[in-house]
Amino acid sequence: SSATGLDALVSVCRACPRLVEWRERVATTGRRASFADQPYWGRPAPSFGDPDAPVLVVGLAPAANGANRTGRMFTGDRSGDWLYAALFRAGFANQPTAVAAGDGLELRGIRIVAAVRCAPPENKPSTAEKATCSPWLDRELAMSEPGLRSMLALGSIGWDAAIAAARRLGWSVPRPKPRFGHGAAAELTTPSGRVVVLHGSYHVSQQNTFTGKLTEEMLDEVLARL
Ligand code: DU
Ligand code: SF4
Repeated sequence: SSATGLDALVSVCRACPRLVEWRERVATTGRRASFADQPYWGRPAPSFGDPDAPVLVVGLAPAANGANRTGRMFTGDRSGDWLYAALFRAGFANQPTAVAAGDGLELRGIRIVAAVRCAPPENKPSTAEKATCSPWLDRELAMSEPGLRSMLALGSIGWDAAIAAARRLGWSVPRPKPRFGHGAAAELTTPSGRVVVLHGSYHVSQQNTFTGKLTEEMLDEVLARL
């Protein structure tokens, strides 16, 4: 499928020098002690899930010891534990856990993409890095558009990336620009007249889930709207 082709292309991208250096350093000399005996992916994380999905989840970027280790979006870190458990409860995943490629996890009706594909230091991509990675997101949206119904942005970076990609693709976006928030929603209209609803959720990072800023109920409630 074209999804497979896109995944292959992105997985060898080296366009951001700082992120290439970081992703490879973490993967070699910088591994977390508990994973020191494991091979790390150390490359851009391709999208994961159903290539014909009517729903896209737009995340921020791979975690250094998560997707940068396992090579699969949100797999092998606390954010992913939270997200996949919720996707399972909502019926989008066949199992609640994500450990590594080959664990049997499959998504139905949903595909996970990201604003930036390489792990950034401190989970903070620069403005230039976000811009450099944006064509990959554009291609995901363009590829998904024929059957797309909704998107879920995890955090404001995912929200801004989704809106910017939609604008570049000529989709109409309300003005003033819709503001991110948990439970926010905006209607985007594609050139073929398809309405795609962009939903916002606080990111599933530990910073939000440990503090109770994002609860399971809050995430379940947004997933139910997709
Ligand atoms: O081999 P494949 O059908 O292209 O699937 C590759 C990979 O994508 C597999 O590990 C599961 C995932 N996937 C999915 O989660 N949901 C789908 O509908 C199709 C594939
Ligand atoms: Fe390429 Fe995106 Fe990784 Fe930059 S962040 S190197 S554009 S895949």
